Amino acid sequence: MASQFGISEAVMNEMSTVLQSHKTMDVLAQVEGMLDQMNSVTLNIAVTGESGSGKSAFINAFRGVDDDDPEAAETGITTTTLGAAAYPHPTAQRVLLWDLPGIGTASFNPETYLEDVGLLKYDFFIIVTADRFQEYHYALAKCIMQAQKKFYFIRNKVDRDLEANARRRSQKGLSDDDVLDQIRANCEKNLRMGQVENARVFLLSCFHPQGYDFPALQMTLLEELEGHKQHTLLLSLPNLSASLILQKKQALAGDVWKRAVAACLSSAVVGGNLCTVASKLMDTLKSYQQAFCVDKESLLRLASITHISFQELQSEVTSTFGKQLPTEEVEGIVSRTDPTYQLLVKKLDMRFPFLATVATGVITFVGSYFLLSSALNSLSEDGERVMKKVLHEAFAKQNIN
Ligand SMILES: Nc1nc2c(ncn2[C@@H]2O[C@H](COP(=O)(O)OP(=O)(O)OP(=O)(O)O)[C@@H](O)[C@H]2O)c(=O)[nH]1
Ligand SMILES: [Mg+2]
Repeated sequence: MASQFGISEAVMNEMSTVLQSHKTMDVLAQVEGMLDQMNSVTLNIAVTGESGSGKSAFINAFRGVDDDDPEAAETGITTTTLGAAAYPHPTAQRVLLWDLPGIGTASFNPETYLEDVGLLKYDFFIIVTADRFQEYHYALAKCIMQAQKKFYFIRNKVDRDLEANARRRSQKGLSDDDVLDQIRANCEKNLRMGQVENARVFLLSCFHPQGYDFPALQMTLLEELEGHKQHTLLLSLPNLSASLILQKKQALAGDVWKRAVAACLSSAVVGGNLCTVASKLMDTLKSYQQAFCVDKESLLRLASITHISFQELQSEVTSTFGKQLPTEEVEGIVSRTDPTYQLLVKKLDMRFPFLATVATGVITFVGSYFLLSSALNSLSEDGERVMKKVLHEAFAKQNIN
């Protein structure tokens, strides 16, 4: 990570491997190729389980979309999902959640189900239940394992269990934590009896997508994916913990120099000026806002699932980069010849003379690099403030109920 006015040696070394060629087109193609590789990965997540368990509600909660949103998977008390349907993440369109037909219904054929839904195309499976695990859950898990795919069990609707317990509390005296522990132990015992090895169970309520095991589920999924798929999922996840936000920031920081080089060179290729560099950088800023869930659309979606007003959420986004920046302001930041940059500019001039020959030059590269690095810092802080606000309100509500 860059210090305030430096670029680390590791980043410099990485840059040297790409900036060896002296042809602008070659370098640009190489950098854009690296960025495209990252952005062209598709993640297919299968969501299955018995009808009515909350598969569609889970898909909406996982994407941070309200059940009534036009982009939502349809939920309801009658069987609603009859064929496999893909729901792209609203800001990360390559993360696809597949709402599969319910299992255990009259039309369900355990022999052919996984083949019918195209088992091999999915990266992993989420198996949702709102009740006890049954034979068909075990059979499904074993087939998935045989195909060497991963699966995760979700025990949904724990809010119902807690509510039922609250009504009986005076007689049984169980705390919420006791109830959740009991459910977890019961699920694990069931799965052992069904001889499903190494199964992970997450206790959730799709009506409370900030709580219970949602953060743990996010972290487990991330740990078990690799490379570009991990990166793709990471950037799409709703902010549920400070460590997730930090991971996002670190993942994006690794690409800052590529984005800065791409902005400067693509402008040079078209004979552009600062304005074309700025417009390219603004696209990157927009994608950072989306990754930290502080762009207008993400905040509107969050407002509708949390019932906190959009204005209240937006007031937590205090950085300049969280606002709609005018092009001129970006141009101004990029072209600023801050005296503190001079040493670095000289160093880069010597180390990468090629950059200095490009129309927009080293100063623009340095300006772009620092603009994007500062934006990452500020937007991650904005994201954290919004998250804290949401968690604080959710906690306050729980205590009232
Ligand atoms: N209390 C509670 N209800 C939930 C939860 N998740 C889903 N529901 C409700 O359960 C019902 C079924 O949810 P769906 O998401 O439609 O279930 P599904 O598994 O997609 O059902 P099919 O499409 O019919 O296979 C709906 O009325 C949801 O609102 C939850 O966590 N808690
Ligand atoms: Mg459904």
